[in-house]
Amino acid sequence: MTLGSVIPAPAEVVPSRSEPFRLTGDTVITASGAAVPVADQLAAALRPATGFPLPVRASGGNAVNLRLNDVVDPWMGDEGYRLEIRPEGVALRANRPAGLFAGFQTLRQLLPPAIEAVTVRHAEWAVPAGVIRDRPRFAYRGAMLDLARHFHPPADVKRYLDELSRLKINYLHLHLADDQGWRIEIDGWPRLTTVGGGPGTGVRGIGGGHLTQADYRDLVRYAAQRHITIVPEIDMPGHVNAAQVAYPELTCDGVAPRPRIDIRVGYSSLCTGKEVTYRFAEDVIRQLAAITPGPYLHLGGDEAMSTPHADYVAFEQRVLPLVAKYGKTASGWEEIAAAPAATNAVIQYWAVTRDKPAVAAAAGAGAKVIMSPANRTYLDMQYDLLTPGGLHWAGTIDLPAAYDWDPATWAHGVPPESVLGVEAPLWSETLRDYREVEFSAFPRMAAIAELGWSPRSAHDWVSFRDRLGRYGQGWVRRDVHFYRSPEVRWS
Ligand code: TNX
Repeated sequence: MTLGSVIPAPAEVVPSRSEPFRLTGDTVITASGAAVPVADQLAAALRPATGFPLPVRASGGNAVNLRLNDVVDPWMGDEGYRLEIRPEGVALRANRPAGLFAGFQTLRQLLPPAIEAVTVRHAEWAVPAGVIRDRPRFAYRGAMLDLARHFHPPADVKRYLDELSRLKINYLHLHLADDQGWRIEIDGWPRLTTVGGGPGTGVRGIGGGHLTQADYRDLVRYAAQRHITIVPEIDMPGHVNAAQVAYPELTCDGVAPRPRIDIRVGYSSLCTGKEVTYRFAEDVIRQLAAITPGPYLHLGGDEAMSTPHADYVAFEQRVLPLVAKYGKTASGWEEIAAAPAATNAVIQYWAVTRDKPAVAAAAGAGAKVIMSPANRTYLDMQYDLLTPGGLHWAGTIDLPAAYDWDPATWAHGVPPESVLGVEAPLWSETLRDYREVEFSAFPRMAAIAELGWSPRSAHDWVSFRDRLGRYGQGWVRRDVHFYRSPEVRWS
């Protein structure tokens, strides 16, 4: 085990020739103030396999010490950290708890993989000596889960959050409504979930359900404990069939469409000329803003093929500013770039082509961009044509394809300064249960996480492949159902 065999690759790794640090039955974890919650999480993570008491105290010897900097270190920012490992102890420093949490994820990967066991193991719990200084390349490192096409219950979303947080992912975007299902309770519009919360895609009748607002708040809290921010998405003006089945007044002719379980896109549209449309949109935006502490609220905006272009632009000009009215920054799929109001929004790039002049123009006018090119980041694309589940409209995406690109320079005309980060969406038309979610997400999610966190200078396929082989032992121990990409020697 070498210092630096970590995913995502740390920014700076300086191994030392000293003896490793050894976790023993006498080790204490020391912390005070705002560092204590992370110290508690670290202790809880290390106790099951070691069987050591690992008390969290204010001070002590043979210690893993977590401390917030007295003087802010500008290099570290909000999420960076410094981890120093000496034979006598481990010192983890950061400006903020998020940085300590990131350092904790690094430290746990430096221990033998048996640390992931849920019952006591006898191992030498050694951590190689040296210093790691680390911070993220991009502020936004995201994953998206589609709860609309198949609902995935909170327990599954939490398992996903657990895995994402280990990879230093800091945003989870939840796609909460689409043609086949509406998955979040909205006061005053009860039929959205009682009628719209059906089984989603597929003929097997599984995939129904919805989040109550209490469920959603609980997910927000759970994510926040792992330093992940939830971004809720309600897709509009297209992808709204489920809402229109529940509330026919949201169509232009007032006639309810039939419920849909197929996977076609582009056929539904809110009626942009009706005032009820904007009452509906504002109710949804206001309520989601109230239960979302994070900065972003995603309004979809993709594939509105049945909304005339002028109506689409007028609609976006009206609804994007509503997000600001309730104190949030709007985000949306790349099509929103057609609306001038998108210059104050975050635009999510999903094209297969590297040329999207409208996005480049919006970025030039001030919009920030999240990179999710479908042929690199879409976790619902098959690994190859033989892997089960998934689609291949954007091609197949094997692990090297997910890894070998640069979010900062991918989209022509979008300068690196405009790129807020990267996100890997997982659409769930074909994913019925959480095992299938895991199989599609892992290991590619690890590649996207490294693109989001690690400096370009650390980008190295051979190194990534080798580190991943080791990282996979954790997935095995945690019973994560991942795809054994043939490029990797899974040890
Ligand atoms: C395109 S990309 C969609 C989704 C589908 C996905 C399937 C985008 C913004 N919209 O509606 O679920 O492809 O891969």
